Amino acid sequence: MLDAFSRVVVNSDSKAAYVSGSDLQALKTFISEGNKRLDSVNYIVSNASCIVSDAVSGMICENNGLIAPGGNCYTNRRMAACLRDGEIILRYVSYALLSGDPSVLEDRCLNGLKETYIALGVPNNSTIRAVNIMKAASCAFINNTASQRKVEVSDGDCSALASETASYFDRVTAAIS
Ligand SMILES: CCC1=C(C)/C(=C/C2=NC(=C\c3[nH]c(/C=C4\NC(=O)[C@H](C)[C@H]4CC)c(C)c3CCC(=O)O)/C(CCC(=O)O)=C2C)NC1=O
Repeated sequence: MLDAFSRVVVNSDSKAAYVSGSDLQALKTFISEGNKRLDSVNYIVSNASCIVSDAVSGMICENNGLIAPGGNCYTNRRMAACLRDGEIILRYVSYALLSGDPSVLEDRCLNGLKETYIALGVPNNSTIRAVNIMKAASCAFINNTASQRKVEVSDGDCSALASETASYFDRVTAAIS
């Protein structure tokens, strides 16, 4: 598990190089944009249950077969497991955003998830749909364009953080595709 700083150190060490130039500049930006990053994490985590339940119910609305007998969300136990998985994925995306590095998401959440889902018959197209709804909602919170939940915040451009967050969700879909 790495963060933006450890990643640069590990990469530089593998080349026996000093940390300098563009690597140092990128870390300076990481620090100067730090408050926006923390706000972005906060917008996600303080709306987490809304983001997850909205994504899973949207996924089910579009495909009622999931909650019919034989569907992978049929029975409360499986429905609860699905909601829990949504929470887990969102939580690891929030860790990646906080540290500015996807390794915690890859190592602790996505590693082996595809095989688990295949073994349990969890349909990856539905999971991907739910993940993409969480992605859209999270980016809307970060860009402060979530229509019902606008916050008062000093003006600034968080589009780079929104794209970074989107890239973490894309890693989730890539891992289970
Ligand atoms: C720390 C990282 C971590 C992850 C990621 C994780 C995922 C995970 N999800 C599981 C099950 C599950 N996951 C789902 C999820 C879904 N079913 C659907 O139809 C939807 C598409 C989707 C929700 C979006 C379901 C229904 C199960 C239970 C399947 C079953 O037991 O039949 C299981 C099997 C064990 C269990 O049921 O608890 C694991 C290990 N566990 C972890 O510890």
